[in-house]
Amino acid sequence: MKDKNYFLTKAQENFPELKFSVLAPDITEFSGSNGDSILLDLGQHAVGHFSFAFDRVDVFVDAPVRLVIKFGEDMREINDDFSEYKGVLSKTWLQEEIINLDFPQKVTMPRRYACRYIKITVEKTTRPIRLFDFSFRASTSADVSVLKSANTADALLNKIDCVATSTLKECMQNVFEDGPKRDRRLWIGDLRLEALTNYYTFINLEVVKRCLYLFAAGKCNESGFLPSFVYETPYYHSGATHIEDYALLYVVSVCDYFEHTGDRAVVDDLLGVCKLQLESFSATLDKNLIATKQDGWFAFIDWCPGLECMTALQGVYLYTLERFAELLKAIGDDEYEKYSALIPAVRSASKEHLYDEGKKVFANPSDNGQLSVHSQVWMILGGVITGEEAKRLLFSCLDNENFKQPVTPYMRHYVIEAMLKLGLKDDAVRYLKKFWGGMVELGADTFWEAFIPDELDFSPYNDRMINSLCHAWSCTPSYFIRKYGL
Ligand code: RAM
Repeated sequence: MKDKNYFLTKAQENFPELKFSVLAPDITEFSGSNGDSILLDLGQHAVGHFSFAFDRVDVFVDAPVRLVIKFGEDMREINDDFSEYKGVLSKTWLQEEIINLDFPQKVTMPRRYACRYIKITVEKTTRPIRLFDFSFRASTSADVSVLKSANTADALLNKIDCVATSTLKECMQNVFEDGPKRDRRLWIGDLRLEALTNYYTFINLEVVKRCLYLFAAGKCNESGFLPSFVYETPYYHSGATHIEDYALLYVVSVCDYFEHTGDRAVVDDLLGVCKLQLESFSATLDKNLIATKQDGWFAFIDWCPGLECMTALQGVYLYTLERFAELLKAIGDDEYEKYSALIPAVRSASKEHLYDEGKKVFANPSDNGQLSVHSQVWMILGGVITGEEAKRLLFSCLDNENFKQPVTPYMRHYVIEAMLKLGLKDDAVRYLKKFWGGMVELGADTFWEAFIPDELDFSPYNDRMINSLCHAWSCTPSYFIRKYGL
């Protein structure tokens, strides 16, 4: 296997060029005094740097001026009182600054923000002040000039496609970020879905390649699993979390990349890392070929509270094995037979040990008997259950309150994949419209990290304020609409 420095060098060689545009908000000038505020609207979600100028209105300002500047991805965020935040993630992700200006000047704020709205409040001044020359320098590595419109006659799908491509564009910076407001880093699960959508929209192959190499340079844990996320600013740092489903989906991302590019050199570089992920996973199987629980945070699947993940994780393994075997066949790798022989064996073991024949559902002791859409969907995607039996199973669990339901667009992506695998195109469209259309109806400019239609305050982090409202893994409607001609 190549070493870390080799992978980092390759990542550097594929550094995407950022494209900049300057946005002017709807208001050009404001005069005010203590307690006054102004709300600027950029007219669209943007990621970048904000600047403005400040001067006196008439009388010389003889003391520093204190401004509070708040950036919101939507208006709810602008109206939130951040001092009431009680979430589990650091409140420093909330985009609010207090700045003190000693004298009239042009101010370019040093930090990058993700927002549509900017609220400036004059907290303290001794004399009235004037703020003007508002400007926002936005960045993305997506080239909007290559984006074709989705060929759909359906107005709602068209709107969903526009919001989805904006979501991807905003998350596409030097890497595929998960969310430009938070966590602003490269996660495998997000990368996979962003890359998929990118193949049908902005077709920026450099950024995909770069992200694949950045993970290959990561520090695997003692079991051999890749880090689930990496940082590259201010310097490369390999994340300390090693989620197994993400490690497997890295392999799938390499398979997707090869499918869309035929780029053999990259696959040759990354093949060893991919094999290590599958070998590491198979080392966690028990004698019946069923995945076992590991220590710490070893599986993700979805942010659904209380979700038991083992059956779904087994499905991710099968899904990966199938894709990887196809890749090995395509490149004539010696180990094709070894991996492909595992597929029927693991599938029948999964049916035997994880399926409840009486209840006709995947519910088993490894998940404490819990019923979830997640288990059923991943068993379908893993090919453990097929055809009419699979369709019946899927219909029986969706919208059924006895089953845990997905809470993120990430998991809902895989529900739609399962529907399309079973040829259920109309149901896929209905499901897509219900969840992504639901966000559009609520005025989303970009798609959110988590969304439960009748629980708008839901947050995986115990406070909605910290949720990312432009989240990478929510961009896949454009993939579905464009690939399947929905
Ligand atoms: C969150 C991020 C990211 C996701 C992980 C599992 O912290 O938002 O999108 O991949 O969780």
